[in-house]
Amino acid sequence: MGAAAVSGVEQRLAALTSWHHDWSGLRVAVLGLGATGFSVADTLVELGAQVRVVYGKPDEDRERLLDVIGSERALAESDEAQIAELQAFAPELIVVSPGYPAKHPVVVWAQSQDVAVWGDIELGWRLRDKTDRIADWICVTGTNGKTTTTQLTAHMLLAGGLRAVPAGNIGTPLLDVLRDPLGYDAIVLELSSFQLERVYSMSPHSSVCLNFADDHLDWHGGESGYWAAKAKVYEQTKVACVYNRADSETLRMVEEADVVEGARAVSFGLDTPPMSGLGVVEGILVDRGFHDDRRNSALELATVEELAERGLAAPHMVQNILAASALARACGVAPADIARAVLDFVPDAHRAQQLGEWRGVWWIDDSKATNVHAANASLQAHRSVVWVLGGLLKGVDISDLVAGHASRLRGAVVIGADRSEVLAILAKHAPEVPVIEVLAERGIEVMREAVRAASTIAVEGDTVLLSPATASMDQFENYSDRGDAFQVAYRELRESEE
Ligand code: UMA
Repeated sequence: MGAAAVSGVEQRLAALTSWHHDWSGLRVAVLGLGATGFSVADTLVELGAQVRVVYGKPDEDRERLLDVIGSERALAESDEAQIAELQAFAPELIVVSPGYPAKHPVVVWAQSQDVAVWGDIELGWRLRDKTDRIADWICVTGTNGKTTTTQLTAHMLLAGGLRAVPAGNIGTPLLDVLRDPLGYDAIVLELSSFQLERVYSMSPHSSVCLNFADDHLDWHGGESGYWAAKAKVYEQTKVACVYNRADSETLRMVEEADVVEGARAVSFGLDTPPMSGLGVVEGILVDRGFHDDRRNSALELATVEELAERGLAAPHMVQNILAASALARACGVAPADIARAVLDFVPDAHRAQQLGEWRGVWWIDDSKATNVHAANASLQAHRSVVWVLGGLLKGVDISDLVAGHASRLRGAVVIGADRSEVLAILAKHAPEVPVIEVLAERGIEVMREAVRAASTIAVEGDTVLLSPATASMDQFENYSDRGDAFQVAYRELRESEE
């Protein structure tokens, strides 16, 4: 491609900032045929672009649908074959699915070419004006609590009478939501660092990074890349940058962001809020961030007691509720509507889900805790714990987590295909704690053995907590399969002994 042609394409892409612009004939390669890849292809074909999806894993249903809508496709199992397919297609734009890490050989190759590389969120930002009603974007990222906070925020906005929808990493691709014929007042967008990495022109109404801790280090090639990706959530925010008072990294991200003039920094935390903050005063969640008379008083949102009655009073859950409240207040939702939304909110399965109390012991499924930070948050919420942990460590060191909670451990039950590292860390940092190793290799058998083991250690007043701090794919399909197995095994054991 000559220099003149390149700059012509660049100019065209720079000007493509609306659904109503002319996308026809644009040669776009889409990398990956999962939920995202399909939504991108479907959208761009509708806009008249020439689309070819290049992907590494067969998917019969989506392949058939691509044929129906008129998208080209190329299954290429090796990286070399994917690169060859891209080269042959000579795209003017490549849209990459979030599952492709920045250091993936195909992405590295794409970046080395004179061709633009976007993610679906960048494309979505440019296409946000399909309907007359153009939604405000409320963006949520962080290491943990993203999904719950996204759901809660959408729930609060709905309670406030806005037509709102959750989208993004939560499971519904952004482009599917953007193509809704009625349009929305607000899209609450859960963004993973993978998605943020390839966003350039987004300008959210309000944004939050809930917390920042080591996770996905292998994906971004080190902490600074991960930090920079998360920090992008605040770029060009228009109304409120919400941050966590207990996590100085999130404040630093706000301080370093280029925001739209007039955007405010609003904090949340479990302590008494400063002005421009949300927090907790004598057991009451309060807003001093958006309240007109915030110098002198605070608005009540809910009480910790009300939350406790609904199993929502663990510290990390209260933080999520405060963060969501801040976002909802930024959108003008009244405190009474927020209170109503909080009280009828039901969190998802496998997120600190209480299974019940049996012989004076609480059983909790927190299988969603796939990293150290999440496990740390849920361990903190209990005094005496039989901890079920282990799985794929993803290169993260759990020594500090074990050392930090050794004193609250009644015992530990270790699962995972490769248990040796976890067992060694427990022996070193919690030598007094009794440990049982689960030998079963896969699926429900792992949890049957783990649940039996936990029940032999737990005594009245304890909590048996599945909070593995690891990914699950070594022994289960995913975290929800792992949690389901735990729940089934718990019920089986209970029934067999009652
Ligand atoms: N592929 C390859 N090789 C690779 C990677 C991907 O060939 O090395 C291709 C395959 O065709 C595969 C497809 O890409 O079938 C999958 O693409 P993907 O991994 O990007 O998955 P999607 O189905 O598009 O789902 C993605 C998010 N997945 C990831 O980021 C891994 C979903 O988040 C998200 O809900 C969806 O887009 C809609 O926005 C899931 C997730 O696990 C829930 N997120 C991670 C997390 O929360 O920890 C970040």
